[in-house]
Amino acid sequence: MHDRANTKSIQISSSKYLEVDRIDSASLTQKLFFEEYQKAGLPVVISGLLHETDWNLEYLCQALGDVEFPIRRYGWQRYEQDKRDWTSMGSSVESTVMSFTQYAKLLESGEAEEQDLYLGKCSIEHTPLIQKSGLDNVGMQLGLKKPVTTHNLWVGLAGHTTCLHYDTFDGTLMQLHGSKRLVLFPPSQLYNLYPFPLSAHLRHGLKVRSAYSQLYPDKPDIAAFPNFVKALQHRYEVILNQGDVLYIPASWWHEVTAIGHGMVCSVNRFWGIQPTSRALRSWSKWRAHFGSLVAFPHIIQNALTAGSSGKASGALSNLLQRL
Ligand SMILES: O=C(O)CCC(=O)C(=O)O
Repeated sequence: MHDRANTKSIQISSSKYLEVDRIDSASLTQKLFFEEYQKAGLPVVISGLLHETDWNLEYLCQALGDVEFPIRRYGWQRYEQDKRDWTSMGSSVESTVMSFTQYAKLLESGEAEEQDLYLGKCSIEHTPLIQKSGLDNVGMQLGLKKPVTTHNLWVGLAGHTTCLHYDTFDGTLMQLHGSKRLVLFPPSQLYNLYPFPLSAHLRHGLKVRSAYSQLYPDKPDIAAFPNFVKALQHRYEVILNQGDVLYIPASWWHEVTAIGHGMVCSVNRFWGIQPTSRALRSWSKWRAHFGSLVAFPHIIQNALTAGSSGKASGALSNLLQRL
């Protein structure tokens, strides 16, 4: 396994953390979900809601075969760097488009392990995979009524980490093969988690995200990020096993690591925040939107440069993928 330690960092004990509620769908009504979790903006793991077959690699290959996806090339070297030196993250990481079958071969051959490849946040809306699934029922049973995205697929190998960030919408993360470990912090810890400054957008546009943390929560550089010790008292951790659904309210920080062995697969979907008062009160949400505005001059400049070199449509599709 690759050592992602920052040389200046200290090892934080992960033995103490808060527990995310866990509830069986048989004892969860829509009213209870709304009152206890959605309205309150609290995460919860729900079991017994997914009735899917095992989404193992063979099943995914059968359903997705020739469908093409951008596969992100994270590379392990990035985790040895200070995150403040990163110039891309999330969907702006360099990617290569290939069929799912080709990606499956890289997962099996060891190449995906070597290069930390990841299929992240790819819509499966018009694929046989979603058409034969019952994932639509998940939102319906929870009473979630306003999807803001389609279903997104996440497929990678155990060991891959999606770094600490928050989203501006509520999310449901559905675990379909293997397990994931999530480290979570509530929105109140925004500044103790040192998000990338809004000014980073001036230099890098949307290739960096102000909703990403500049620190590694398990190996933080305390000299550089001293207030992180305050956030530790609010650290939650949860293991998401196959068949579990995690409700992640907007603005909750989460770092997601695929654990165990071999391929790990999830699907997520984002939802409009209900009640609206929770959205209006969320400074983290406004801050992230404001960050996108700060990125605007950089985007326009790129579009103009691309337009004059005849690459406008490529630049536009890259931009849409990042939004
Ligand atoms: O599973 C992952 O790698 C990331 C998922 C995530 O960030 C989300 O569901 O919001």
